[in-house]
Amino acid sequence: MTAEPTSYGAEAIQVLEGLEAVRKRPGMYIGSTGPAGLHHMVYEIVDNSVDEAMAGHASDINVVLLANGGCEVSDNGRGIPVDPSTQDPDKSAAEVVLTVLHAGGKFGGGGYKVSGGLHGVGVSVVNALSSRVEVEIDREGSRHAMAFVDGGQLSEKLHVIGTSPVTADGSPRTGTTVRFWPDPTIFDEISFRATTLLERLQMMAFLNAGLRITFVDERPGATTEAVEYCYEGGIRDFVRHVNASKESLFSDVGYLRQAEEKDGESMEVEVAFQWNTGYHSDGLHSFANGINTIEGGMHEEGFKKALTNTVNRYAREHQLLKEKEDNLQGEDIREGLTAIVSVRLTEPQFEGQTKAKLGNVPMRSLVERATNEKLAEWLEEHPSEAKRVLQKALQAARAREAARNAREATRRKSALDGAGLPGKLADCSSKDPREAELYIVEGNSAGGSAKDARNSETMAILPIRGKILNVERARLERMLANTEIQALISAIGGGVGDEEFAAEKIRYGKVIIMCDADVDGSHIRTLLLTFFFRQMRPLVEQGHVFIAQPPLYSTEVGRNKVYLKDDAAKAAFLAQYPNHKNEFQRLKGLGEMDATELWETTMDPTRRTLLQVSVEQAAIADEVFSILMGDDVESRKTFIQSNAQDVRFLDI
Ligand code: 0RA
Repeated sequence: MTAEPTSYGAEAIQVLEGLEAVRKRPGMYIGSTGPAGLHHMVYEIVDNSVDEAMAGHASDINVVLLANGGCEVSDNGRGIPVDPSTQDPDKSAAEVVLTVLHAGGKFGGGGYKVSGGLHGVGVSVVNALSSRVEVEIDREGSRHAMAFVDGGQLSEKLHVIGTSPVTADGSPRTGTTVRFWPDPTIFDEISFRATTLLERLQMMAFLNAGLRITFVDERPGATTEAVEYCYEGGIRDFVRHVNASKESLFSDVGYLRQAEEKDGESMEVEVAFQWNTGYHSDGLHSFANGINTIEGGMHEEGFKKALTNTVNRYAREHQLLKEKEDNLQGEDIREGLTAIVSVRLTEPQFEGQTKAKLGNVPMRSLVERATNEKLAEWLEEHPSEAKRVLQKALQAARAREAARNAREATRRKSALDGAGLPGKLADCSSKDPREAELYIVEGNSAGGSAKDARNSETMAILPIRGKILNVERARLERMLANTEIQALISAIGGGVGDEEFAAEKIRYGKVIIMCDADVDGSHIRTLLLTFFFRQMRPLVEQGHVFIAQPPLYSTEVGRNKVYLKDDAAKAAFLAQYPNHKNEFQRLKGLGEMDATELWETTMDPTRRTLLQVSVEQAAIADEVFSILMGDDVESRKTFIQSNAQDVRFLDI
């Protein structure tokens, strides 16, 4: 943050529109009147303070959720100008800023060099959508105050209420405090969620190195503790933070920065990066003027292109790629990469579905040039890190190749051997996916019982080997080479992978996972859900995946075996047979039941209960899978230890 002395007063403020329009169509200005829009109000105010910080004039921003439902944002910037407005000498500039749309000084030039605020709508929009707004400004030695009610109606004209306190260096304090109470007639709900705000505030602190942001929740019953975010390392600390739960490939966080000025417009790019040992390729996060550009855009394109080029060039120059070997692909290089690309520019153009894609073309070449040049330098200066990055990317390329071969093998096999169905599959006679069901059964013996028990017209059985997870740390792609998984793919029949999977081709409308209620069963269930989540997501999204619920307990009444579904059933049973001998036994596995019992307790459509798997549940399984299979040995241990007791509910 470098100070940028500009003469800037009331004259730079342009009048564009009144506040009425905002109240009529709030969604146009803040996106929605739901929770997202409500929180946007806070961001809008905070963004103004951050702008002040980015221009080098503020170091501290404090956010308080007030006990009476309001939100207070204060900063130690220059203070909103208090002199008479040039447009209307009867009004202070501050009043204009609060009541005229787009009067923040960000528009019409001469104001900030760069500015944030996704919609850049400014404080006036917040005023329009609040039942009350109070502003206090320390400027020119005096503390000024003004207030508005009912969506921007002036209730207290700007007036001096005292002298500003003196700061450590002896000069009077400057700064702005805005307090607002969202209008309950506009918003569906007006209570703020602390964690939502914290996420954003922390992000702002990461993106603005050295900026101190504090947060206090003063509402009665608040559980969130006061926090202070301040990162001297900026986006380098951001990368460290993201990688904290992962095992990084090396301890250094790479960093590069380049700025450029052209035709009075300034552009700046900053990149921080570090690889971890994980297998995801989605660790690239980009920002433009502090806004998370989740749809990417020119800055991301430039970075990806330069990253791929530079790493390939390095690999060739250092003979890590042989002459006849193919180049590494971008996704190979990005596997395990955590990178933050943050750019600032005078007039950002936001495009795309959610206006979260940066459209400024010159940004692509700036980021590309900066990355090409400085990443190459970084690789040369960090040979041991570079070597690890290359090893990882080469491994990823080999895995990608292996997965492709495996997919092709599966496809060829399906094309060649008749219907292409796996030998282990006991298919059903119905070919109508609306009634056909596939039971994926853990273990051959349970598979046998299930085959005997089933209704062969509508129920297909695919036994799956118990220990498929005991491959070394499973790279997901490697699963594709697993014969059990290949059998599963051919049985389901819709193909595999993001591009190929077609839900309309699936052979069964219900895919039912039937596993033991023990650790192995739970592992297999997690693995299968992860697999479906990552490789056949529409199957989950469209509600085709289910979990069978074999009973948890068995006991005997006289000569009859009784199965009890869960703890509630056990309690009900005990209530009915109070004198029953205390031998309520946990079932060890599906294999303990014979075909009739399996049918009656778990498979009979008129009696069974199936759990339908939602995308959220599958996503959780995916996360659990990452912990179980990932490299963070500590989390894995803790997780297994703390969940070993009730494994049945471990992952869903
Ligand atoms: C217009 C012009 C100037 C500063 C601001 C607005 C300003 C707005 C907000 C909103 C929250 N905090 C803020 N801090 C400053 C420039 C003033 C100058 O030239 O001294």
